[in-house]
Amino acid sequence: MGTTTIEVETSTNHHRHPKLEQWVAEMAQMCKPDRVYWCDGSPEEYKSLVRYLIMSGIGVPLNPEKRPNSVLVRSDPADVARVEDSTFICSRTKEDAGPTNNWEDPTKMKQKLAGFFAGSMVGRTMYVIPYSLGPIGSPTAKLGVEITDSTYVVVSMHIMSRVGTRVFETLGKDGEFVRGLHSVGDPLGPNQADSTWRCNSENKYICHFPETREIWSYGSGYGGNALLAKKCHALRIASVQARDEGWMAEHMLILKLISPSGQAKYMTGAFPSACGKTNLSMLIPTIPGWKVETIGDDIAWMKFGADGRLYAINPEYGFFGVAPGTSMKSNANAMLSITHDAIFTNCAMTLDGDVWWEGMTDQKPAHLVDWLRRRWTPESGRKAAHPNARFTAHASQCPVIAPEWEDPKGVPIDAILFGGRRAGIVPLVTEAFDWQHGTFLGSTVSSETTAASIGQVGRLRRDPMAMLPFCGYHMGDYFAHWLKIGAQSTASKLPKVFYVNWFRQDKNGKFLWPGYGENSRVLRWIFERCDGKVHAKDTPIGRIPEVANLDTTGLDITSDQVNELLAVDIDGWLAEVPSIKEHFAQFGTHLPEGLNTEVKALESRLRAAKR
Ligand code: O2Y
Ligand code: MN
Repeated sequence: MGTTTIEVETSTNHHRHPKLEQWVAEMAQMCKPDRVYWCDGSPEEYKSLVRYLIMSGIGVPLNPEKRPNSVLVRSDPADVARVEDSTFICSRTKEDAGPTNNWEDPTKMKQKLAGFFAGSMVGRTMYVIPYSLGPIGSPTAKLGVEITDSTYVVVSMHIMSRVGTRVFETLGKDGEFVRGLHSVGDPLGPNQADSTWRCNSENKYICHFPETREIWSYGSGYGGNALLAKKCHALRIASVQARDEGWMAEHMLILKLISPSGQAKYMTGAFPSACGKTNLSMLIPTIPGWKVETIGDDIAWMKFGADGRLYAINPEYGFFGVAPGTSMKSNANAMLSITHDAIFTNCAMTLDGDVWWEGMTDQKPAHLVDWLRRRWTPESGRKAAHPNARFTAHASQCPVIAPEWEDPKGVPIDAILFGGRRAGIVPLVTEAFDWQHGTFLGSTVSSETTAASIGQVGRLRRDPMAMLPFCGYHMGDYFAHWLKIGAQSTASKLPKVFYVNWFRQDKNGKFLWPGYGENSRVLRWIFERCDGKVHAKDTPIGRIPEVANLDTTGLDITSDQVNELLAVDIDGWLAEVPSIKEHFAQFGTHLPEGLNTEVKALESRLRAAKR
């Protein structure tokens, strides 16, 4: 099998692109699949591949009366999440990758991986997936081709990016595209059944070659490791493309906030994992007359328009959201997006053929089949769904998707939000003085990794712009790129920058802010600041709302609590300065002077306030 002739199924006009043809032939020569299949992206192709997953036993069809056209896939327990330790930026020099990325020499890594990829697809089909990140034809969109031996990856890519023959048409004879090679690293022997999730439990490598715009991913079939259009291309490679071409590839949601009078503003938001990015992008405001519509929940690409404003597109086509914790209470719009035509991964299954996960319902079901296919009851003493269980669904299925979410020119951004999970010090909302100060706020984004308890704060992880695992080059140069972008327009045209913290606690460890839909009150203040309608107080750390301007009507919150939420703790911030300096020190000479200026200015404003 897979040794002499390779069967090639063709349904497209990709032959017009000799470099693409040659690359696919070379990869097939190395990986030795039984056949090569060029994907056309059609609904028929999706249906027949989902049918294959079901017939082979990899997927389970869900009860069509509960969840039509949906499937549950359970992975190998050794393959359940992105693997940051095995993720490499193989730039020409280690310095180009910077201190926050794993690095290996590109030639050495290619040699090593060629050994792994050799014969890795024996017994399998090699799928060639043409995809567009962003609406095809958008000036901001980018094209890519992923080669994979995982059927699950193909169907997931159908949902997560725009897959189809139109990509080949757009590529023409010699169009540029990002080359992604992926194998689960588990060839099939003669008569070996392809009946469960396959991966390589010993070797996993997620490697990026930024100079040649290539991705080689081996050994994992899961999420960000395997759907190469998502984190690998849309963030790591795209951040390099953006640096070289003068735009921004960011780990940000995009939302549209509409006022009672029908005026709309667009906001992007960067938050580290577990801070509720998907929830915020689909939020249902609690304040009368206000509405949120979704443009994207994870990635934003921003480019200047002719008017000097930054326009954002969502390069993705769907949501790959974390299931546990998602409920009609926490995110009704996500729940409604996945009522049909969805893929579920590592969720538990109810006895009537639906999915379930922790936090989905107040009451736990009496009996389940857990994500490891074992019988489960609430007394089992373990989780029924894996904590990183996922749902995958087209963005178009979201009830509040904005009508313009696919506008090729993007939407003009009024505000950029940064945020993290901090029990103390960081106010509910702070507005940056200007773009450079906003870049400084973004570069210091921090989140507590463990829950804070009384008198003790969780461990702090700095995650600049929420890009720590996703920046494809030196983070110090990335900060410099942000400053360069700011220098290309004027303050009145650039988005205003804000830092939010929904997680501030009182001294008894109780959250001061209710969060969820009530966050619309903060979004409203941001909206009104963008219009110049409300005043803000200058403080040493930035501009803070006047208590009277934060709409708390109908909220069960005292004015002491609001004061505490907005308080600037000068001593706390002075203690934070050395941690910021230490964080910056790792970037050495790559740290742009503008950020040094900002940390010094912060310190001197804090010292002046203490006098
Ligand atoms: O574990 C994975 O592969 C998923 S990670 C992910 C998925 C969707 C959106 N964001 C993320 C992330 O890690 O930021
Ligand atoms: Mn993400």
